[in-house]
Amino acid sequence: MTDNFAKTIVLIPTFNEKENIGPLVREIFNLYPDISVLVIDDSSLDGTAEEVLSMQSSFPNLFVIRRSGKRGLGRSYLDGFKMVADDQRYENIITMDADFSHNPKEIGPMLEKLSKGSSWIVGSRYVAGGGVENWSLRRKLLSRFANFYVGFILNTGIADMTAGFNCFKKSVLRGIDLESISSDGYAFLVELKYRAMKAGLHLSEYPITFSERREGKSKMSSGVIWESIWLPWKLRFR
Ligand SMILES: Nc1nc2c(ncn2[C@@H]2O[C@H](COP(=O)(O)OP(=O)(O)OP(=O)(O)O)[C@@H](O)[C@H]2O)c(=O)[nH]1
Ligand SMILES: [Mg+2]
Repeated sequence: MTDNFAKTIVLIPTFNEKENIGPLVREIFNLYPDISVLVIDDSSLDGTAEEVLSMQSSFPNLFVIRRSGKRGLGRSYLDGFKMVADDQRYENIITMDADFSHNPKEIGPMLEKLSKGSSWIVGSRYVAGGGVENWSLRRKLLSRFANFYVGFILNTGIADMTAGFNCFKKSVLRGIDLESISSDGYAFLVELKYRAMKAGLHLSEYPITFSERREGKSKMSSGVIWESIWLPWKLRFR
């Protein structure tokens, strides 16, 4: 099991998460000293990347990509995947948000489940045992509706297609044509899972409790919401 952590890298996309990223990185290394963490920062204006750089002397397995140009969650993840692809140290990838919505304590159990023969674990709010904490009714309804909507159109059998907390074998990325992924915002998380399923992969859901972001502001914009509305239709009729 310990061995498993050394073969695992946690990918965290950030945009203006200075207050969250320090405590989160410390908590992850506290729980799993052998794990690696890669922060993919999109030219944050608040010093998020500098905060990560300042911690590198304490944590040798802490890495950062500083992106410039057009911002996007999808592009950030793709850059992260590219960096990890040829690194022989890593067999497992975790994706998670920087704002403490995803509890690092769930990484261990998700990896454990992965090691028992699954190739993709979705940290799911919408299976028995999962849930959402401290979210406004508006956010709850929006998230529920988004998953209902995506499920209705794509019919994947996965209750939480929009989940950002994932744990998968790095090797599965080889079966997905990453270059052709079109979505850039939160829709990327749906498209990635859908592509993985189309590549013949079975995704399993693991119940997690999702919490409201701890510090900082939401990055949700009308642009990424529109993209999420079109994406399932695009995927279905491509
Ligand atoms: N690199 C990068 N990271 C991003 C971008 N947009 C959002 N993120 C990060 O992606 C994660 C999820 O974004 P959030 O803003 O928390 O989205 P959310 O959870 O739907 O919204 P909240 O309710 O505000 O938490 C966070 O770690 C963000 O910092 C982006 O354009 N580029
Ligand atoms: Mg969030």
